[in-house]
Amino acid sequence: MPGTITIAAAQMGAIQKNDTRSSVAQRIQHQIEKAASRGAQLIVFPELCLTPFFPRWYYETLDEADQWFEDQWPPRGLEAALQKARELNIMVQISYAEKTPDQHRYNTASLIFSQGSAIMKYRKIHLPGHAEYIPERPLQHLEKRYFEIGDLGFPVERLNLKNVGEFNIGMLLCNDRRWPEAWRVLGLQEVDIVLIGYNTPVANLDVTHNQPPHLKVLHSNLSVQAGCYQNNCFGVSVAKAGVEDGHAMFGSSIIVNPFGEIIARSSTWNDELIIADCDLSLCQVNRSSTFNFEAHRRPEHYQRIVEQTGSIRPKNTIQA
Ligand code: CDT
Repeated sequence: MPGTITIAAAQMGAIQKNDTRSSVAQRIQHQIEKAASRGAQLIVFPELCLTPFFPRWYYETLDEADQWFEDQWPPRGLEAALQKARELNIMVQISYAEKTPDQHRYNTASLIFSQGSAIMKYRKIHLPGHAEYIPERPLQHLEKRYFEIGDLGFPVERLNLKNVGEFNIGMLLCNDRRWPEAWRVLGLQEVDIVLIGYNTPVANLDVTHNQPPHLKVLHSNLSVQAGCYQNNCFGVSVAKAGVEDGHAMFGSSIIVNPFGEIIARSSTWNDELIIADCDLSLCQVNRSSTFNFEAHRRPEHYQRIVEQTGSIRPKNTIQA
């Protein structure tokens, strides 16, 4: 049975268009050092943590957006921060726009282990928004323009960490957290910890209905709390927060336990570290009772989940 791992969620305040890479790298290194000094063995940064959330800007060609993509490992300017993490023996998850040598573009998260040079990678699957400029929208969300759908599935790796033992780890990125299918694919691999970086605007992207801002936080938390409870895992849900280029992102980073309880939460829109001791033995409690998948799941009745994408209403109407 694994023991307790101390995890830091490194919420980041805004990154502006003119901020230099070295200033962002310094912020990241500062949080790594602070987390390690507080005993964290893993630190998690938000989605697109090296750049502004550029999919809100329209570029005619993909080449023009390339200024926001990383085409080398480690990403430009991060060498010192990652070297410091190795010295301090802390695992780091960073997320960034990735351009591969064969010219594919992904919204990617990488987990860098503290021993050796291995990394684990996830490429975002649920890309929200649209591919073309939509003039009626007050705020564009062009992830479908700049990124391809991730090609790695939802991987889970089994890690062995000194003083903690063996546990299973997986990743989601932002909009993925709203999809129970993504969580369940991780849960079916007995994931113990799910790392989630996000950038979520306060503004309404749907111009047909005005949702009050408090609902944005509710829906984010609801998704992560339900995902953790129903899949017997911890969730580390980390925001890019604050006002970037005039657009506010709601922040509200949280760490959630396998009972769906929030055990740490941010309180600012700035760079802010939240830390929790995560007792991984708690993942076994419901895994061997309410959510014992082997005993209780009924996949023979779940065909629609994989055979159908959109919803289909019943064919006949009954006069009631
Ligand atoms: N980055 C990201 O995935 N943000 C989305 C905004 C959704 S609205 C198109 C989110 O789900 O938070």
